[in-house]
Amino acid sequence: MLSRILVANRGEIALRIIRACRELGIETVAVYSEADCSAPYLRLADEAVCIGPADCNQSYLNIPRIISAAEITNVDAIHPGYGFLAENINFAEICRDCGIGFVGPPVEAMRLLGDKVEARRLARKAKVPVVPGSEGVVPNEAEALKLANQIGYPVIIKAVAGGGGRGMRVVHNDISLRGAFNAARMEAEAAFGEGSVYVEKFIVEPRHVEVQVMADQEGNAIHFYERDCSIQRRHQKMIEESPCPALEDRDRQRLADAAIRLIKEANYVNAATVEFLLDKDKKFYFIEVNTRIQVEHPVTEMVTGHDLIKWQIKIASGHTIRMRQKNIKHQGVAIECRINAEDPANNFSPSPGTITEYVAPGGLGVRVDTHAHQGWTVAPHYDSLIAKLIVHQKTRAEAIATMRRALQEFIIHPIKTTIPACLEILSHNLFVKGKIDTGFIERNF
Ligand code: MV4
Repeated sequence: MLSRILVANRGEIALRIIRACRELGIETVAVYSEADCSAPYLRLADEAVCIGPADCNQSYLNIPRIISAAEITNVDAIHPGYGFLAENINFAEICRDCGIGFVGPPVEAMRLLGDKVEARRLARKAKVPVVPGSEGVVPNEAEALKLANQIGYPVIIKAVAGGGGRGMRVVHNDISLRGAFNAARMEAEAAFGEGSVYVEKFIVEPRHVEVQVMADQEGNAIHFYERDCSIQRRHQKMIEESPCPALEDRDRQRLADAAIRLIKEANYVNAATVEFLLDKDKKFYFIEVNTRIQVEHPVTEMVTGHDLIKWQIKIASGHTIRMRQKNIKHQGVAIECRINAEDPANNFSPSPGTITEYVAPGGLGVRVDTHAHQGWTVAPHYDSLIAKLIVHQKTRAEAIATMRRALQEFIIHPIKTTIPACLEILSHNLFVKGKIDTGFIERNF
């Protein structure tokens, strides 16, 4: 087993990883920026190392500083959490070259799946349904036009190096395709240093459904069912739940099987999320793989009873998965609300500042993943997540009721938060009926 891990992240996920390590008897080294120097979770780590100023580029994204911290403190491995360096191939490669373990997939798997065209190719090979579209990279406008007319409008132009909604253009006709093709290429080049794009049929108002998978070095792979993450605003998820309310058991099984086939085809190791779009006819299409633990992983932990961070660490320690798929059960319904320091009344603009009053909800079926507390200052330098509020109940209706009362209990003053927005969504009759898709927020609010 790994005996000492550096946590290359901050906030609630740093605390989440430190907790898992403590329970496994693994020592931790926390790293922090000057903005986070007073964070209480730092005291829960065995050591804490300041890696620089508040600016991410000089701290949490600074590879030499993090590697130096790892060398000085003599850790066996680094857990990157999510965001920051979690999907940085260069960072994973440097860890490998320095003989430092990476709690995540092998560099090769990151590279393969980070290329969306390669990921699509792999999916086809594994007989996983992909969105109808180009075979590979679309080299020029003429090819894009030809393809769009074969597939039929609307189509979507996506960056090969993209993901999470960046560098995408939806196109409805030949005229707008001309401008959009080059715009997408330029945007991708600027954002990722890689301008290649591909084309897919645009699925209108799909659900976003993702499967949680875990694989070991021997090629064993298991899944922990799916999450429905359709409630998002401008590609920022707001509410996630498991199971997906639209899926019957048979379709759920087919979706999970497809995710497992893909992950095995990629020779994947450690935690992955396989993302799909689910259309109005409940047909699913693979879109991309996230090669990290995700923000919303607690939803899956609640319904399966499995600690996914511990699974990650055990697999990174070389453990073989002995758990049989049939022994991974799915119980009840879990919902997560992301509590961000944003003002819903002001177009969700950031609302940093000091929390002078903080009272977290509790009671049966309520989990709060946070590093926040009374007196904590939300810095403007980082993403605005303050807390994740997760509920677990027998039925979806009960989960919604518990979430509503927990949101009502939650006091975070005086900064503005997304609590009122989450409450509104949870009160919407279409949400209550489970009739949601990725356009829900834009259409209804
Ligand atoms: C799509 C799509 C419709 N059709 N691809 C956005 C983020 C990236 N992961 C993929 N995305 C989409 N790809 C096809 N062929 C619609 C989206 C999309 C979306 C996907 C998941 C969650 C929220 C979304 C919001 C808008 C668009």
